[in-house]
Amino acid sequence: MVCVFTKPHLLALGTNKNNISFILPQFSLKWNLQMARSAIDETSDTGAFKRTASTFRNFISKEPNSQFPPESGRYHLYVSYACPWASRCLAYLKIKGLEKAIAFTSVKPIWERTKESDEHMGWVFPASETEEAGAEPDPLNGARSIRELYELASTNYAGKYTVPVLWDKKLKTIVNNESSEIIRMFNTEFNDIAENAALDLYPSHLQAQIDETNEWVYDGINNGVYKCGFARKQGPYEEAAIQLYEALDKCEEILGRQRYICANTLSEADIKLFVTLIRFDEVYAVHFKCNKKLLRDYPNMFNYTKDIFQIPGMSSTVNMQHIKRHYYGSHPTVNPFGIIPLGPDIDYSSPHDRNRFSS
Ligand SMILES: N[C@@H](CCC(=O)N[C@@H](CS)C(=O)NCC(=O)O)C(=O)O
Repeated sequence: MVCVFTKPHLLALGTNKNNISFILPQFSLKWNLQMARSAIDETSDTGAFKRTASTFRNFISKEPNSQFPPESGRYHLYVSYACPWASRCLAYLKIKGLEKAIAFTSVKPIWERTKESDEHMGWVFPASETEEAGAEPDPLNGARSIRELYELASTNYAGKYTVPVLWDKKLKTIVNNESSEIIRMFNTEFNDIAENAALDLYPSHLQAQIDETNEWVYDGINNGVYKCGFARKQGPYEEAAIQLYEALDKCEEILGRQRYICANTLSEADIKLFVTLIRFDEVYAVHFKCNKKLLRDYPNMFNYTKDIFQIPGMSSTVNMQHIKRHYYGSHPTVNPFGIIPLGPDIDYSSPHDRNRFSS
């Protein structure tokens, strides 16, 4: 189904049953009638992919009287190993040493019907521990789908049912579903319980540079590959592909001078860049038509991707089976027969040359 919509306009605050605020997109009548509930349908009438904003935007905070204080065991992270945005959060759980404080569950990689009563396709949990390696049934709410979690959190929710979802077991609601905010909370708010509290991926002296880098990396690369893949007309595809390769060329140049994208130390901007690069040759080059150059054609970026993959804990966040099965198997308008290419099967644990920079 092709859903045409006009742009969501202002954002208004709504509240759920616990009086927890979330953002309600104010859509036009046309949007309400023909609402897209999946990113693949978020195409404007120019044929360009336009991603809508995340909805639940509360913050876990150490501040006194915080509605969501950073307590060990209180929060749960729902992810898909396939999803680059969710994988950012998973990477933070591992490298900040938060796994004991915040457990996580991954859904099945391939989208399925989420309800008998409508056609929506989305993330679902397996029915048993053994159904799907890497995925587990919902341990908290017994939900069958991510959609059910959104419906538990808000009775009038009308957006996409995306991962990541940061869930509060105490108030039985979604704290936040925006990865760029979840990783900021994981970086600072749990440092009394994090095993690697000293690691600061958003240090004050680099903040301006990280913010600036995030902006062009998001637009050109993280979201850029989706703009290539979900475009429904040649013009928007070409525009996105040109912007993507300009941004990749810029990364290659920077990474020829220093070990990481903002400095010689690892930062938030590297985690955000990594989750797209690790999917590039295996998926985006083929599925999203990002084939002008491969990651392997960029020596600095290719070695950089291996370097980050080899940070202790990171490789466990990359499940290439889930990644490939999700993309090739969940977008029938892009890949109607769901065929998964065999290659290229890159070994990111092989040696890299990034130690040539001091860090
Ligand atoms: N801005 C969000 C994006 C999350 C997102 O788009 N997740 C995708 C998976 S990669 C999703 O769950 N899509 C479900 C859908 O489009 O229906 C974030 O960074 O957390």
